[in-house]
Amino acid sequence: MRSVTWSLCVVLCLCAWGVGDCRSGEPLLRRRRSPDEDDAKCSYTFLVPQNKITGPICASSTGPEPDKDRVTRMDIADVREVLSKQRREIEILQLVVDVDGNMVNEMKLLRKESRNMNSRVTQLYMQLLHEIIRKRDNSLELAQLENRILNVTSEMLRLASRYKELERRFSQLAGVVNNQSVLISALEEQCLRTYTRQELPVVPPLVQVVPENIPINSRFTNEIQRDHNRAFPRGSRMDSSPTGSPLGFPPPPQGTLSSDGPFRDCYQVRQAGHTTSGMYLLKVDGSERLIQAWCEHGLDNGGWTVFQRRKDGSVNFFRNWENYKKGFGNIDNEYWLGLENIYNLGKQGDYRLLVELEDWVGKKVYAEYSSFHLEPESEFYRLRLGAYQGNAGDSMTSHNGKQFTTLDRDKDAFSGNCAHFHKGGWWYNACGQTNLNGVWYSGGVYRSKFQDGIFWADYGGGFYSLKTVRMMIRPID
Ligand SMILES: [Ca+2]
Repeated sequence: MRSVTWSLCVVLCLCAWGVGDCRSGEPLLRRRRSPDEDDAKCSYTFLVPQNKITGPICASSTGPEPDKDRVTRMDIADVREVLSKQRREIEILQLVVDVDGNMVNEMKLLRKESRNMNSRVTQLYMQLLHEIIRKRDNSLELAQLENRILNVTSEMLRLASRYKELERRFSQLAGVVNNQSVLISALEEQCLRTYTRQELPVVPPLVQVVPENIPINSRFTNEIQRDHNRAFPRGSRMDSSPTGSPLGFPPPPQGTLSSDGPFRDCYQVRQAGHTTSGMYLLKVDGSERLIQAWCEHGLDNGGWTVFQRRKDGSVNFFRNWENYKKGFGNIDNEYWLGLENIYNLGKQGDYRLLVELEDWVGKKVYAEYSSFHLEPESEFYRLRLGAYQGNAGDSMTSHNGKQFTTLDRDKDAFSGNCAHFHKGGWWYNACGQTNLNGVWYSGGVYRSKFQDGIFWADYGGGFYSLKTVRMMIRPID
């Protein structure tokens, strides 16, 4: 009975200690932790229901047993150790969290960069698409251009073949026109013979009316003009009065004649350093006579002595022998240097001849002869020409070897006087393929009973009067 009482006292004491729920009358049991449990870093307390005391309670006679559940210093040390361990772990965790935070930031940056990259890639992709489209457009454009070029080429070929066809037809028509002209002349003559019952004077045959080969860019004006005030009409008076100048020419305007000289020819003028075309004083070898001549330095390196020029019809070229021998006209305009002067020039050495022709649309062509000189007056200034080259056609070779004919001195091969029909002075044959000293007609194509215009049969035909003509010589290089 005493031991029961002691046990109760112990329970009460424990209650007073405040551990456990004494009010429920159940003793608090603290479980001792094992070292393993410490390593597991976990501590806990649990209550075990006390068996109801039903039997006798025995009490020790040696006094109360030490309280195993009592918190000792060791426990506190353990707890502290655990706490510090946990703190370290927390610190480690904190570090981990910090590192993780940095990683998160880095991830954010990477994501942002990735977004930027994505947008850049998208932009580049768009650019690429744009470029592809542009290139496709370009290739389309190129294909269109190629097509157009092909079309134009085929059109050009078509036009070229059409042009050839037209040339062929033109040749045929030119032949027809020539034949008809001859026929018309014959019929006119026959009519006149029939109705007048008189013998008509023989007229020279017409030269080619239309050249069978058209010079490039040569065109014919449809205008048929005849400037009677400027070009001297057929049958105009023979101006036999020589010019007043002792040189056979009117005095030149002030300041237009070079103070240098005299020179043997314009080539020497050019060699003396003169580069300006104009009037110069010449004195040919073996002659004391001074002559004025126009030197052309703006053509083919210069040095050309111009002995004939037509440009506006201001000078009458239908003149007598004496005039053609001495020369006439104005040096800076239309003029003829004179057969004697041309003969003397040609005597000095080997010269070549250049004939420059200009039509009424401003196209210039030329005929060049590899050599040129005249025989003396006793031979009536017979013409001696070399080989032809040029783009005007060779209308002068048929005059080679012919003597000079004027109205008052007939040396041509025709039964009549060619100067009479052609209204000039020339090395007529019977009568000829060219008439550069003929009547200056304005406008190109002219109408006249005889072919008396300034024509070059191979360039424009016999009824096309050229606008400007120049004949010039220069020593052979
Ligand atoms: Ca004759």
